Amino acid sequence: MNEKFENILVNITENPSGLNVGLIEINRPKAKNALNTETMTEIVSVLESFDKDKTIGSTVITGSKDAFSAGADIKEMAVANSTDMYIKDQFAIWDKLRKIKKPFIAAASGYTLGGGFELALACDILVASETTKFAFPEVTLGVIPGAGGTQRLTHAVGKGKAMEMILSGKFMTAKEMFDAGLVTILTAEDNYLNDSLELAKKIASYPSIAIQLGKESVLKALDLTVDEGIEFERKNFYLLFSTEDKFEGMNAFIEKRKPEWKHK
Ligand code: DAK
Repeated sequence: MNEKFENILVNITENPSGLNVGLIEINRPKAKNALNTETMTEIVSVLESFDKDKTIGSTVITGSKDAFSAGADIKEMAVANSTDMYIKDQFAIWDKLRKIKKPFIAAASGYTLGGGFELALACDILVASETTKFAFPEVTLGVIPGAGGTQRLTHAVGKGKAMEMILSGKFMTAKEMFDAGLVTILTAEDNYLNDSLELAKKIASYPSIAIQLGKESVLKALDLTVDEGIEFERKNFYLLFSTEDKFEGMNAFIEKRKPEWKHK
């Protein structure tokens, strides 16, 4: 990726066992990685380009050890009124996260607050270092989470804990969020990025279409009834039976050899 970005660093990690892994690092250290509009625009544009890149299977989004992100940029929002917010329509950028087909993992450490927490919640898997601090401090600013946080957190940890966090702004430790089921890998501060990349590589070592349809099916579980969700899953399951990788995977098993994925 040759493009230069103002607020993020972008790298591709080679993966000897499959497709490569994209790495997006939020890089606004002076603002604790606050997510201004340009930063979100850059993150989303890279995720969209990775979606189109046949050499990439999954992505890790990270910040720094002391801050994944301290939230949306308060200095940018401080002067805005409702009409400004409506006209700027910044949610259009956030909405695009839901359209990304390949999995992206949050590798969080330090402050993961407000919009930063919402970005982590919008990721498909959340890996956190032991020093991660999660909170929705929006109420201390006179607002509420506005980029999906009230919905995604409630789905992830249940009504009680979501209410406690959103209505009190209380900081939660990584261990508390691990126990609540939101963080799926809790790891030492020295390892969180590496562990995230290892997980991303594992995912990228499997047939990309199966991975994308698996992700799509899991996300549908949040929107559909169980009955509708099972119907949806079944269509994706049938669809995979016309991929070359399905025949390769099953034949390789029978022939006791390693499959060679074509990702088609
Ligand atoms: N925005 C802008 N600047 C921030 C920031 C933020 N969220 N967080 C920190 N900074 C800046 C500080 O202003 C300071 O800048 P200077 O004064 O040096 O110029 C610098 O980062 C270092 O911060 P501190 O000096 O405060 O550092 P400390 O270690 O003392 O404290 C802290 C770290 C993270 C506890 C503290 O900075 C803090 O409380 N930050 C604010 C946390 C917060 O309230 N976050 C929630 C923001 S509301 C939307 C999408 C999403 C959202 C809204 C709209 N749309 C699509 C429209 C989400 C809203 C939010 O996230």
